[in-house]
Amino acid sequence: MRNFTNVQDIGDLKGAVKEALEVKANRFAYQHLGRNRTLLMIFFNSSLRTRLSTQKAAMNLGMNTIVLDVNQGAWKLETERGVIMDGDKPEHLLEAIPVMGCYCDVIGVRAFARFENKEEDYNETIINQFIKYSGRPVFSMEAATRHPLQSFADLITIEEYKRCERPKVVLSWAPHPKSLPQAVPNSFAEWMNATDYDFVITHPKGYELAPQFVGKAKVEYDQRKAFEGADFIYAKNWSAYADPNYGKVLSTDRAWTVDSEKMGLTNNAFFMHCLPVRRNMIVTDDVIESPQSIVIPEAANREISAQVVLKRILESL
Ligand code: AN0
Ligand code: CP
Repeated sequence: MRNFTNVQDIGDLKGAVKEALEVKANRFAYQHLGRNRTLLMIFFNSSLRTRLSTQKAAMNLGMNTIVLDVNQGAWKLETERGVIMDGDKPEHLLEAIPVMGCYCDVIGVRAFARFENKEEDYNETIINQFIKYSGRPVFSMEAATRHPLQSFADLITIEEYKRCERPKVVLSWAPHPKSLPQAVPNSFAEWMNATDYDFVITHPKGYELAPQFVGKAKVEYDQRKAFEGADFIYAKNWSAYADPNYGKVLSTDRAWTVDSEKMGLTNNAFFMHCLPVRRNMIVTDDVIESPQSIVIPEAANREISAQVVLKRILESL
């Protein structure tokens, strides 16, 4: 594998989960792969899990890591080509990217949707420039439209916890005060659609995701109906995708908060969320603290998804 930005890059999902479980059982077995190899992690946005789990995965593989927070201590980067750079940004991404490539063997990039221009976001302009100009394999640590390391960890977690062959998995929108990207729900939908699970998406009107991500999923506007018989509830907020409201918060209706009464409609479902989560907006304290909440094992699997991806990239060098 050269680059990792979406579900196609990982190939056969059954094989990928099998490899993940092998890595999880024996995570220091591949230390030779990363010897004298350097991972550079570039963050345009904040992170707790991605930063720690990816660095840990690289260490498990014997790699060295360098972490750069672009907004803390680096030169402010211009990203538009053709701009007269007489403003507050001293460096252009078009020099910065190949320079970064000089100091490492693999690059991870976190660059969220900026909500300035929908086309730029959905064309993945930032991460695609890293792929084009760095000369290195590049993997997404959440880009504008997808968060594949999260979705891979989610899939591993569902495979570990499922009690039947084809579980009912429900992606539920939930309220949040700020405008959040569609990357996590897009990506989760993309990965779930690549399985044979019974996959349902529920959200208020106006929060429809892009059709290429909804795919064959069932969309149910009645959250309570969607929850009936569910084996997994995957909660997440996202901002509107459809024009003219792209990137806007249309509702903060706490009637959509996941609470124990709604969880009671499910088939004793497990509760999942990628974290960070706002308690009593997205989910009540009692649900996230309940035995059915698997948010911590889900986060733990971020180390495993990152390690499989890095392992495959290192194997291809
Ligand atoms: C980000 C998002 O929703 O994309 C990162 C989630 C992993 N969340 C926030 O910014 C709160
Ligand atoms: N789930 C996730 O990617 O978390 P961070 O934003 O903390 O990395």
